[in-house]
Amino acid sequence: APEPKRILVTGAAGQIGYAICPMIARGAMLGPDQPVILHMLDIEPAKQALEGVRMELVDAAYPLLMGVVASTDAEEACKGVDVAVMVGGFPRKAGMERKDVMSKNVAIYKAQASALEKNAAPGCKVLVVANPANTNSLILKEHAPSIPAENITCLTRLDHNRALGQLSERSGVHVGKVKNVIIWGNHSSTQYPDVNHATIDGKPAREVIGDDAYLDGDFISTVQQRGAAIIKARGLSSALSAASSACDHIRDWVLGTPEGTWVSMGVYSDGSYGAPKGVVYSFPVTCKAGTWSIVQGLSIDEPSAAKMKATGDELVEEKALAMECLGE
Ligand code: NAX
Repeated sequence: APEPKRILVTGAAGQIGYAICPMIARGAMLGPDQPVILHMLDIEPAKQALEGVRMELVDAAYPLLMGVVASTDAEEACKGVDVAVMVGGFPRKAGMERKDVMSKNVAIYKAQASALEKNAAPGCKVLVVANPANTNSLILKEHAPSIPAENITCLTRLDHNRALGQLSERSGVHVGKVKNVIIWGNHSSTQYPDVNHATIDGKPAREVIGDDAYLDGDFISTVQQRGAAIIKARGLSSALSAASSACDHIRDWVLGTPEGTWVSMGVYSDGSYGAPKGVVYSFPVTCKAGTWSIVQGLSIDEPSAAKMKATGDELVEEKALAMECLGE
């Protein structure tokens, strides 16, 4: 068997942590032949809950799980990790301003950037899930200069998968035959879920659905607002779908995207498609041998360009707010 890979999950005592740790231990992230050692980090008030999760992982007797490190010390938790899934963060509470939430989270991501930079294995791949995901990952990148920018990404795969799911439900075609939607920009309600290049059973999605008013209207708002709809239904935010999509994100990044298929990932922008440079923006990407590349040459119509600009503008604004919070 190959050497075990060490996978860090921060916020491991939280909702998404509870959903993702068993998925990783089952091989959903790095494949069914790759042994793993889970590194779980949370904060002091969650120490007992974290120990409970560790106990359950032991009790589940996973064949692929070669060890569990549960810690409230970021330096210890980051030691030798090959993959870091950053789920821990400060939640928005009633009455809190956007700036207050931003300020708490950028401080966390600045500190964890240093812990990762000092302790992670060379080539460590980082996925930020915690909100504001794009800006947290940007802060992490800025404060971990020795980690290559291309190794730091954020999660928009959940939005991508939500878009696939909506097209599947609408068309009655299994989701496995729906491909190549795109999430552009920020993981927020300004994101642009784009169906113009999507296919359903090999045919253009617009042709199969046959309802442009829906695709340009309710489809987009349903995907943008899906997180809020889940909170309304469950009384809790998305957890199993977020965990599953985070596994998809890392799996495709490490093991490659299938031929002819792209996925959406938040990555450090090179300005492709007129996106602002210097922010983490979600693009369509293909992955091969552990490296992602932005799909180039897609045609973009006027309405799409306007939506891509609006979400890019929001990221520039978030970056300015984050810098202000850090006093930089
Ligand atoms: P929970 O509040 O259940 O869990 C968060 C955990 O993080 C808690 O156990 C908390 O103690 C821990 N934590 C706080 N500060 C920490 C620190 N400095 N170091 C380590 N751990 C720390 O939230 P959950 O529902 O699991 O969601 C986690 C994050 O994912 C939130 O920021 C949420 O907004 C974000 N989401 C992002 C999504 C995406 O698609 N990018 C979708 C799902 C989710 O809403």
